[in-house]
Amino acid sequence: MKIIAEPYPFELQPAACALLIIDMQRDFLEPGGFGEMLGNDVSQLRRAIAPNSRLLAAWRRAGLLALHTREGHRPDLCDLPPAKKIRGGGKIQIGDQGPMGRILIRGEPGHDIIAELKPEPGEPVIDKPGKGAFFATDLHAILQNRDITQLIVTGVTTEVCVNTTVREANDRGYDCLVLEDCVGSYFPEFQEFGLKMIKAQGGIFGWVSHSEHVLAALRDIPASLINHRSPSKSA
Ligand code: TIU
Repeated sequence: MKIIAEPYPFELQPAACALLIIDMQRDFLEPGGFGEMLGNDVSQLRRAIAPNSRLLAAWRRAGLLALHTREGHRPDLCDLPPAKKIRGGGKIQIGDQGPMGRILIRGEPGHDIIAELKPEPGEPVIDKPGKGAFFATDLHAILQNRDITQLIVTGVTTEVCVNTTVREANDRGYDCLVLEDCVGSYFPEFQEFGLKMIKAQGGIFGWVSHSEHVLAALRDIPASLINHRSPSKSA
């Protein structure tokens, strides 16, 4: 089924497509979190919550595979590159005590996914130490085991973890569709150019569309096309 997209329609194959929601974590999105503490305007990211929530609900209803990622590190910081730890030059670093527990540390409240997009049992959660979701994770293996070749990528931030993940996915042979209303950047100009960089040059990294077009397509999916090996079906 064709999804209206730029630079040209995206041919959605539901059984071979996964929804990959990037880093919708409390510390990036919630007022009072680490992101806001650094001076960022979290409302720029929060606009993506409602569209993601609608999309995830429809995706689940269709029985398709959804995965979630979280950026973060082990409590002992052994997976944190020293260069990443000191980057920014500020007083507060990854692993330090922040407003919602230790910053970007697995298991801390701020590291968790926001309540609106809480993963359901059976939906893989990928804990990633880098910006890209493929680096030092088992994401590629999980997708290959389910014969996934297409990704709908949403989440935050558009120019950092979403773009890095789309580029990693593209090099691994996946077709990526990014939904402009379901991704967010603290910086409006990076939101615009982060999307332009994906769809430029004939879709150099993938396609860009809007969630309304995917929701319309999901309403039309015949039951026979649905991936019956998705966790919600097999668990
Ligand atoms: N998830 C993600 O994008 N991590 C970041 O650090 N993003 C910033 O924009 N800083």
